[in-house]
Amino acid sequence: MSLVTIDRRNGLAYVTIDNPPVNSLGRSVRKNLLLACTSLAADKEVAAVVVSGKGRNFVAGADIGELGQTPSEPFLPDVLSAIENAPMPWVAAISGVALGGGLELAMACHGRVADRGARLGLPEVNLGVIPGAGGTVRLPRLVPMADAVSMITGGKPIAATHALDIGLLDRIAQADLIRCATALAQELAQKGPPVPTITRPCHSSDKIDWEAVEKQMKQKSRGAVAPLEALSSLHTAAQAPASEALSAERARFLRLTTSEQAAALRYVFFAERAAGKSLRSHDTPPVDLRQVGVIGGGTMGAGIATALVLAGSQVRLVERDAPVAEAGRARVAQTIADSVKRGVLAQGAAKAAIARLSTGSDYAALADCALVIEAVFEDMAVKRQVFSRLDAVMPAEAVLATNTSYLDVDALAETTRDPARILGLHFFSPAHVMKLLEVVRGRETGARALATGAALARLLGKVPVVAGVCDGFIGNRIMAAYRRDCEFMLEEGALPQQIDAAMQDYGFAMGIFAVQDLSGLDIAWAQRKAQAPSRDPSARYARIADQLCEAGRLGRKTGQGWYDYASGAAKSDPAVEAIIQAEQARAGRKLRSFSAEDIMARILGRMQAEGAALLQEGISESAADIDVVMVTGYGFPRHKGGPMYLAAKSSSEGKDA
Ligand code: 3H9
Repeated sequence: MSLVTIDRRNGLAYVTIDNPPVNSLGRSVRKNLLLACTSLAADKEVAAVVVSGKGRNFVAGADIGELGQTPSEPFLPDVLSAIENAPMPWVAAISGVALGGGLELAMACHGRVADRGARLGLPEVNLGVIPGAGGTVRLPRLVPMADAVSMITGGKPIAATHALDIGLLDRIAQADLIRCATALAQELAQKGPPVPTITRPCHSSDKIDWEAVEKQMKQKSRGAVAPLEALSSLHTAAQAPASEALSAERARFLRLTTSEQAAALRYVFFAERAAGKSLRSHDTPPVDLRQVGVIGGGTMGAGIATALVLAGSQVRLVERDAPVAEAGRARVAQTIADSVKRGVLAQGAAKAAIARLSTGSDYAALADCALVIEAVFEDMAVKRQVFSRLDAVMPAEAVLATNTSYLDVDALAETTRDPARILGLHFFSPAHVMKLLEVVRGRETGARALATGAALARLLGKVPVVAGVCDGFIGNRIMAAYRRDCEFMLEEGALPQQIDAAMQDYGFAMGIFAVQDLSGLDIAWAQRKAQAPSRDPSARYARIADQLCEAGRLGRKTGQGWYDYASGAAKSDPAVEAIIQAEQARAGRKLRSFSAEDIMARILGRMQAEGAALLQEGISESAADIDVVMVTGYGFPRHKGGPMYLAAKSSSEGKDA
C-alpha cells in the first residue's frame, strides 16, 4: 500500500495521504510526503498541488505511538519547510479533522479549504507536549494572537466556520471539497510564486497581558506543564524572528515528549481508546439506537435524554404521570437552552434536538424503542417495579438498561423474562457532559446488550468502561474506600480542609470533602445505613460523617456540611472540628500530624489497594480501565496517568533500582 499517492491532472497534482485509521504522520508517511514534495518541485508541468487525506479525515497529527521514542528522519518540521518553500502553491483540502501535525501541515501550505463539518486544532497540550512542527509560530501569523493562545493552550479543536472567521481557512467548500481546493490552487498559481506563511508578520500581541494569562493558566492547569510551555512558546513567537522561534519551539517540544507527564497522558489516550473494546462483538450487532426510551425525567433521566436528542436519537421520555413527564421535558429544554446561551450549541440544532423528544406516561408507547434506559429513583423496589412493567410491554429483542450507581444489576435482571437483555449503565451527572459511562455486565448479560452499551457510548461520545456487579462498580467503590480512609485520617489528627488542600495541590479539581458537600452527604449516609446490618462489627468504622448528617449538615444544599457556606464560599467550621475532636477522643487513636505527602500517599495507596481487589475479583477487566474511570469520572489528574499507572510505574522503578 502506498501511504502517499500523487495523481497529476490538468496541470495540477493531487497528493493523497492514505494511512488508516486517521492518516497520522508516522515516519513512512513523512518520508513519502517529502519524496512527493521533492519530485513535484522539479516538475515544470505542475502549477499547483492539492493535498488531502484519504477517508474521513485529513490528518490527525503525529503518530502518537512514536512520540515517546527518539524522533527519526525525516523530521516533520523539515517536511513542512520543504512544502512551504515549494516553487508552486500547495493547498490543503481538509475533511474531518486537521489536528496537531495535521494542522501544522495545513498551515505550511499556501492555502486552506475545508468541509463545513471539519474541525481544526492543536491538541498537543492534551498529550503533555506543545506543537513541534511550527504550530506556535505559524498559527499567530494566520490568526489573531488571542485566538492562537486560546487554541494552543486550551487544546480544543475549533469548527471550520470559526476557523474561516479568524483567518485560518481561506474557504469552506459548499459542495465538493477537492473541486473547491482545485479552484483555490489555480487562483494561487496565477498569482506567481507562493508566499510562505512563515514570512508573514506575526499578529500583534499588544493586547495580551502575558503575565496575567500565565497566572490564570497556572490555576486552571492544576500542575499540567504543557499549557504553560505552549504559552511561553507563543510569547517567543510574538517577540523573536521566526527562525529563532521555530528552533525554540522544537527544543521545548523534544524536551516535553520525554517528560513524565507526556508519558502519562499518552497512556491515558490509548487506555481510553482500548476501554470498552471487549463489549463489541463481531457476530452480534447492537440494537438500533435511532429510537430510545428513557424512564424517569429527574436530573439523571433528563440528562440522559438530553445527551440522546443532541446525538440525533428520537427519545420517548416516560414518567409516572403527564405533569411529571412535562417537568422532565422542561428540564431537557432548559439544559439545551443553557447550551445555546453559553454559545456551545446553535439555535437550529437546539430546536431540532428538542423536536426529537416526546413525553408521556404510557409504557406501551415504548414498544417501538430498541433500547430503554431506566433512570428512576435509586431504590431497588422502585426499579424492580419498573423492570417488570417494561418486561411486559417491550418486544423480546429490545435491550433494557438500568442507570444505577450502586444497585445489584443481577437482582434486577431476575425480575425479567430474559436476563440476557439487561445491562447496567452508570451515567455521571451532568449526563450530557460527563465523558465516562460504566457499562455494567450482569451475570447473564448477553452479547447484544453489551454491544449496545458500546454503541450507545460511541453515539454519545462517551468512554465506556466495563464493570462487573459489585457495590459501587469501579469508580464509586474506589471512592467509598478512599473516602473512608480520609475519615480515618480525621480520627488520627488531620482536618478536612488539610486533606482537600493536599488533593487540590496534587491536581484534583476538588478535595473529597468538598465533593461530598457538593453532591450531598445523604446519599452515602443512606448507603451506610443500608449496609449496617451486614457490616463486620469488628471492622474499623468512622462515625464523623454520620454525625454531620444527624446534625442536618447534608452539604451545600443545607448550607452546611464538612464546610460552612453562609458566605457562599466554603469556610472551615469550628463546629465540624468540635465533632472531629470528640470522635478523636472517643476513638482513642494516637494523634499525629499529616503532611500533604502523607495524605496523598495514603489516598493513593487506598485507591491502588481497592483497584487491585477489583482486578482480583474480576469486576474490572484491566488496570488501565480503572485509571480511565478515575481520570474521566472522578477528577484524578490526567497528567498523572491514574492510580494503577502510578503503582505499576513505582513497582517497575523499584525493580530497576
Ligand atoms: C502532534 O501532532 C505533535 C506535532 O505537533 C509535532 C510533531 C513533530 N496517532 O479516537 P478514535 C488511533 S501530537 C496514532 O477511536 P474517533 C486511535 O488510537 C498529535 N493513532 O476515533 C484509534 O486506534 P484503535 C496531535 C491515532 O473517530 C483510532 O485511531 N493529535 C492517532 O473517535 C481511532 O481513534 C491528536 O492529539 C494519532 N495521532 O476520533 C489527535 N489519532 O482503533 C488525537 C487517533 O487501534 N486523536 N489514533 O483504538 C483524536 O483526537 C481522535 O482519535 C480523532 C478520531 C478525532 C482523530
